[in-house]
Amino acid sequence: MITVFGHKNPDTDTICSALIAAWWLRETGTESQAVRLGELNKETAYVLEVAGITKPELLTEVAEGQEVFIVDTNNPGELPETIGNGVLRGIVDHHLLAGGLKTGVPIPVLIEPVACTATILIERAQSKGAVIPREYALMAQAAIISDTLNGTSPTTTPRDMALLEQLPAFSGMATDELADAMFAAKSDLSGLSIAEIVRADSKEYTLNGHRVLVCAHETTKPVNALRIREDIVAELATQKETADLTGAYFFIVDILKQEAHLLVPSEHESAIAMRAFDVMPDAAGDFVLPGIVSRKKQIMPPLEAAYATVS
Ligand SMILES: [Mn+2]
Repeated sequence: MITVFGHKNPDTDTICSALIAAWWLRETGTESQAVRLGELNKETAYVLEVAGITKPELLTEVAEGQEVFIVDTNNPGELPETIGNGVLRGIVDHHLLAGGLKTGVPIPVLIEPVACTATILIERAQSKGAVIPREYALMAQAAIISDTLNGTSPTTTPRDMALLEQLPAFSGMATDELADAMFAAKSDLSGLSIAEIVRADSKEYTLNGHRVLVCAHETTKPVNALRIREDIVAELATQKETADLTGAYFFIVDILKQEAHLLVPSEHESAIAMRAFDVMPDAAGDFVLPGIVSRKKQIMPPLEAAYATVS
C-alpha cells in the first residue's frame, strides 16, 4: 500500500494531484491511498464536493517503513518531520529541486516546468491510453485553474492550457464556470480565524540564512482581507515572534485586477519590499504591486535577491 500526499497547508493542486496519483497507481496495479497533511481550504473543499470525492484522511506522521509517494513538492520542509521513516516510492512535482530527501534505491522522479502537478499526472495517464473518469478530470481541471489562476498566471504553459481546453469534455463542467465558483469559495473568509487566514496559503523559505513566511491570499474580493488589514498585520507579527522568523509577508493577490497588495508587520519587511519590488509604501504602509500574481515566479525571485544583501 502506497500512501500519496502533497505539501503541508494543502492547496487544490496538492489534494487533487494526490487523489489523481493514487487513482493512477491503483489503475496500474498498485494499492494506494491519498491522504492530506492539513485542513482543506474552502476552494479545495468546494472542488471535492463538486467532484463527489470524500476528503482524504489526515496524516500526522509517517510510520517506520511506510511506503510514500510525494506530489506537488520535493521539499522536506513542507513534509512531515517523520518523512525519513518512510520508504519513498516516487515524486511528481513542478517546483525547484530543494534537495534533502533520501532513498535507499533509485526511484522515479518527475519534475517538470509546468504550472501544475495535475498537468503532469494527467498527461502521463493519457499517454498510456487512459480515459480520465469524470471526477478525476474535474479535479485536474480545478487544480490547473487554481495553480494558473485560470490561465492568467505567468507560470501557465501551453501544456496546462491544452488540458484546460480538453478536460471539460470529460468533467462536464465549463472551465470559466468552475473557475468563478472556485474563486468565490476561496475569497470567502467567513468563519475563519485570523491565524487560519494567514496560514492558509503560506510557505516558509530560508533566504540567505533568514527564515521568512510568505503568504499568498488569492481572491476576487480583496476588500474582504483589506477590511481586516490590522488583524492580519498583527498576526504576521505574532507568527514572526512564535516561529522566530526574520520576516513575514502577506500578499493579497487580486485575481481579477491582476495585482498584489502586500501587508507587512515591520520596518524590516518594508525595507526589503522597497528593494525587491522597487516601490514605495502607501499611506497605510502597504505596497501595491501591479501585475504581480505568482509567488513562485514573481514574488520569490525578487525577495531572494533582496535578502542576498541582508547580513
Ligand atoms: Mn502545485
